[in-house]
Amino acid sequence: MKLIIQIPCLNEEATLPAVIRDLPRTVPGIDVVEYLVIDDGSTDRTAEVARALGVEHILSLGTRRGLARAYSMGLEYALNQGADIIVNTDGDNQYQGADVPKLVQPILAGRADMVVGCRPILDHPEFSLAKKGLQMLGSWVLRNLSKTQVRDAASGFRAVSRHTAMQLFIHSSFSYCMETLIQAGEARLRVVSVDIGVNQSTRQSRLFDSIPEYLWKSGSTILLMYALFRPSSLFCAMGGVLLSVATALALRFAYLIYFTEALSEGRTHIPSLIAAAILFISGAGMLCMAVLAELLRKNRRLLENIQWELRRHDLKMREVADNQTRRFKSANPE
Ligand SMILES: Nc1nc2c(ncn2[C@@H]2O[C@H](COP(=O)(O)OP(=O)(O)O)[C@@H](O)[C@H]2O)c(=O)[nH]1
Ligand SMILES: [Mg+2]
Repeated sequence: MKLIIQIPCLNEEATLPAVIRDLPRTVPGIDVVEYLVIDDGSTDRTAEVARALGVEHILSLGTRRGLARAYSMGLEYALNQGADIIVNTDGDNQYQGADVPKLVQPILAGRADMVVGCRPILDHPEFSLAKKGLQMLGSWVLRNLSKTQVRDAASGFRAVSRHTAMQLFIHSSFSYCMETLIQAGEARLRVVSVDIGVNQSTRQSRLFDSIPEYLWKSGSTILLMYALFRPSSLFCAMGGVLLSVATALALRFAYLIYFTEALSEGRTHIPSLIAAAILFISGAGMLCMAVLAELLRKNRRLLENIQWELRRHDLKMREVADNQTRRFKSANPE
């Protein structure tokens, strides 16, 4: 059983030593533990520091691709290295390496496909009241969207089984956290939350600078998630609102024309009628969008199935090639 612990890094030379020092080299039930640093175009010495710390795998992306992309490239790399379980942690030492066995345990016991470390959000000494509220709200939205029981949807400290990693396809660029949860829910994978501790923060978040920016990025990611995974709910809701307002305006127009003296007073209320017509056409357009988006979603599912088959095939071929090389080497020792 091989565990790869991956750390997506953007300029983490200062905190990486503490992160690596804290990570376990042995985990009960695991034969081999290896580390993978995904260097997302860091301009500091992140890669050199990782190498000096004995990190086995350093995946240098060259230019900055963003956390979501770095995360999925890390999974792909770890799968190719034969990982059975992949744990993700942050390079800023937010999470405690000693909790890795807790994340891995439910997968080893066959109880979970994805395990999410749940931070003590309400008791977090460094989270402001606003941030606590937003985190709780975000997790609630994600529970509904993903149909899982995840408690801390924004936590990056997670473990996934090999089988799960092969089924994750990330489309958003901001955060993989939400999207992977929704995909896990769609694929009926078992998502389990475990309580974890957190270290004192070492710096400000690099993903967003302020609460409005956090709101904007998270809000747009959630909208994108709805458009990708629940398009009929999103577009039907938007169409429903537009059609309701259009109907209200049209009824008001009819009432004013037929039951009041508006016409004889020279007031035709044509602008209301035009607004109602525009809203009606837009609402009907949204309903058509719902149908089209639903068809596209089905199409995307087909493409993801093909991608999944290709991944499986690639990994199988790699395994066969590795076995052949091993056999050849043992038959021809120098
Ligand atoms: N690959 C990549 N990683 C990033 C980027 N921004 C932040 N990270 C990494 O993502 C993790 C979480 O980032 P952090 O700034 O601590 O955000 P927080 O989760 O809000 O605390 C850390 O390991 C960072 O090095 C980015 O643009 N690309
Ligand atoms: Mg952080």
